[in-house]
Amino acid sequence: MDLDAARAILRQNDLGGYTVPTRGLYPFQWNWDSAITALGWHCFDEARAWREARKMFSGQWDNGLLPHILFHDESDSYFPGSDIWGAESRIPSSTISQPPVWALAVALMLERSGTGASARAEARELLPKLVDHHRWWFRDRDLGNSGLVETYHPWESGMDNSPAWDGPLANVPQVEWEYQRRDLSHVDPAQRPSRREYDRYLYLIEFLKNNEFDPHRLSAASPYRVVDIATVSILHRATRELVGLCQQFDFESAIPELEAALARTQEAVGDCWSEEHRCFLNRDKLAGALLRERTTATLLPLFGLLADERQAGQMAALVEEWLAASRFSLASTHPESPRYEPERYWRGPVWLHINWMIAEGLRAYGYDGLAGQVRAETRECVEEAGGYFEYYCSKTGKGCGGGDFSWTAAVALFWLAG
Ligand code: 9WN
Repeated sequence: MDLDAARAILRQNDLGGYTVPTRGLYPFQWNWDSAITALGWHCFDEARAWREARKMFSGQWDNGLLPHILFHDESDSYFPGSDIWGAESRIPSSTISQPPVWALAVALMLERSGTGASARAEARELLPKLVDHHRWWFRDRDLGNSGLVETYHPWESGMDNSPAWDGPLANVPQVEWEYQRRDLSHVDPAQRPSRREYDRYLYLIEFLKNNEFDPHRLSAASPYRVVDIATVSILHRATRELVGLCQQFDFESAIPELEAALARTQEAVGDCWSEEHRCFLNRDKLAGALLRERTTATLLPLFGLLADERQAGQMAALVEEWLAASRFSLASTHPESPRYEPERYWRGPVWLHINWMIAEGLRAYGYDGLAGQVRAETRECVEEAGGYFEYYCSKTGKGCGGGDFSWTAAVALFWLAG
């Protein structure tokens, strides 16, 4: 693995304080990409890593929402741009969020900074913003205090065309107007979501705008309401880290509500467990039913530390089978699923940051050997493809989607390298 090349990718994708996921295809700052990428920066330029965080939080809305895209500069290589989203924010942005990795990233950066006084100052400065970010999730994405936050757009999960969303998305009307996708001019259409899905993604963007992003209106009328178990898990893990940060920086006033939210989630997550599937499943809130597709999201409660020991044991056995089911691993959809497509985006390819989270989860439950295997297989993808791609075909190891990809290079630096 060429780590100089990984560092060069971050430098090349640096647009001055924020790192684009890849040039052309994604020319703005994406929320969870940026958090993962900051961890990569932190391996060789700590100051730059904190700058990434500051830039992201400069686009936070007053109500705490941390948008999934910040459109810092104009670019016509991406669709839909800020005009379609219709937000009136300080920095042009989308109107949904993405899996909340930031508190965890900040905690890790702080831990890895050693003595660094400036790291402490940076973390202290970010802390109230992180708390607001989590408050937004618990308040605006869980109006009924159920303990399981919901998503109002497949893009909010970051796993855009996961086959788990097929059912819920089928109930969303399609947008009526004509549009031109830009992604297809950068990437082979066989690796991207379908037209059918885009029609619905755009309908939902309009729906959010027409309802003025008001959580009460969204929860009452949205045609798409999904509990994404990955987001629930990442939020849970990150909230635990956030409580630790609050303790370190004398921000005690926020702790009781964060702990209450943790307790609610721990209590509620059992409803997503499926003995038959041996993992936790996503949930369609409108249909009131579990979504029976095994995707890598359904393994992330390990990362969230939400499974009990018995459940973790079953999930570890499932991971072993999952690893054996495709040549390159972990396939984002279980290869035995009829909906598995090894090259198409979130329907089967391998994503490095998800593998990192699953391996971390396995390690936390004491499955070190299996965690090591996930790591070794992840490394194999990079070596087989000879570069840092957006994702990798789980059948051939071929690099897919965008090339010179920031979060992939970052994961190589902070996880695969050592
Ligand atoms: C929409 C940037 C983002 C990732 C997502 C991934 C993809 C965008 C798109 O790219 O989504 O947000 O246009 O396809 O699915 O996880 O954050 O890398």
